[in-house]
Amino acid sequence: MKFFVVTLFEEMFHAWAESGLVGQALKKQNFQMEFINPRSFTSDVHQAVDDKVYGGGDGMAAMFGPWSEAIEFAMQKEPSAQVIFLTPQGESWNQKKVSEFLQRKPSQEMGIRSFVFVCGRYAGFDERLVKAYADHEISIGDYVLNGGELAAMVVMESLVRGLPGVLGESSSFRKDSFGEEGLLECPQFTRPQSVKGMDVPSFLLSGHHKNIEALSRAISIVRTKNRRPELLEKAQISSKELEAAEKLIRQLSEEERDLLGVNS
Ligand code: 6GU
Repeated sequence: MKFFVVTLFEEMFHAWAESGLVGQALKKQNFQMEFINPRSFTSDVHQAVDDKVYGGGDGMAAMFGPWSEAIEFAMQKEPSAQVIFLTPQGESWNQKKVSEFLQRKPSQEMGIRSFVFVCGRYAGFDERLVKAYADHEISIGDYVLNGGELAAMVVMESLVRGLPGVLGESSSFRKDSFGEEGLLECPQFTRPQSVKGMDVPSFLLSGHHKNIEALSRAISIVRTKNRRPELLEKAQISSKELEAAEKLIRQLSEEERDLLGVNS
């Protein structure tokens, strides 16, 4: 997978790209990244990449010329690339979209799966940039950021996690919260067994893997019901399954249920 990133602030990406799993994946060439700065496609002395908007609004918007040339520069290198504009007006990003984007096959005639992330600044883009180039407009949530860079990193990181060879255990991508099942994860614990009066729930110490699995899933279901009821609706958990989960959870002590977030 290759990411072209059209941005005025390449430096924002450096620490992220060098750290943790993303850093490892980049080193192992599970994905590649190339930055393109619209500023290098300007010819005026001020190197302007934005301009006042028509109609007298008070913001500045990304101007067509240098941004279109930056996008076209990427598309010349990888004509099959999908162009993604990061904007608060876009469709909201979620794990289902991550899977869709990972499955999207490159067009037959061209090489690796590639995306061009266009990170706007200012009050937005000249709309004709969007019209001319965007395959997708994506937002990462209902709040406003100063630019698309953080959103691009969020989207790229969620995609990189799903690439083959990036996560250690092959199943951990699908099992994550919002993975295939759309449930929140069961809480986890490490040593010590007891800390600040809180004990690791005893079923986790039992060694009965069937039982651990069944209870963990029951906890996932009830936790999702308590914290994110709208996710449980989508997760296709039958009322019978929910009842069974609630019954299983009654085996736990009051303290354990409290710690696990499954007290209603
Ligand atoms: Cl993609 N861009 C900006 N500027 N703000 C956002 C966003 C994107 N998603 C949520 N807020």
